[in-house]
Amino acid sequence: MKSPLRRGLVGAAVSLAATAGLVAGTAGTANADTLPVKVYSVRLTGLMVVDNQDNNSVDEVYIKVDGRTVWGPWDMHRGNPVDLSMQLPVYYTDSVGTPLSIEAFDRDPGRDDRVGGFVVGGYYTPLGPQTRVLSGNGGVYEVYLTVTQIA
Ligand SMILES: [Ca+2]
Ligand SMILES: [Ca+2]
Repeated sequence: MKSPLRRGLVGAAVSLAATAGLVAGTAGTANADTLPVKVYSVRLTGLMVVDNQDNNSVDEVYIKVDGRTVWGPWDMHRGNPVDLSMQLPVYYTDSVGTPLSIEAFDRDPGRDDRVGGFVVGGYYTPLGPQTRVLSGNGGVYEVYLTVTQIA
């Protein structure tokens, strides 16, 4: 179970372990490749349909985080952004574990259409408010998020 709280706790544990490793490293064999573990908070602040995936001008949009549906499906016309900042929890990821995976889909009666996805994490993770453009299966969505380094 990958709850946001658990991710946060795992991140903190990884950070502590890395610190202990650095201290041990100083006493023993020097390891110049050891980088401090960075921990990030990720807040999804919004989503906008730039171009509908469906031909009827309404997409039934839903969002998955790490493979689990966390929002939607919600009827969305293009050009009308939805504010997600108060609807979703803050997620956590770090520079050493598996990056946080965020995907957006259009729900259909048959098979759903995946418009796109991206990952957040790793050592060179961009910080601050940002926009990711997802494009696939004929749809274009923009996802807005804010990434903050917390450790
Ligand atoms: Ca569709
Ligand atoms: Ca649909």
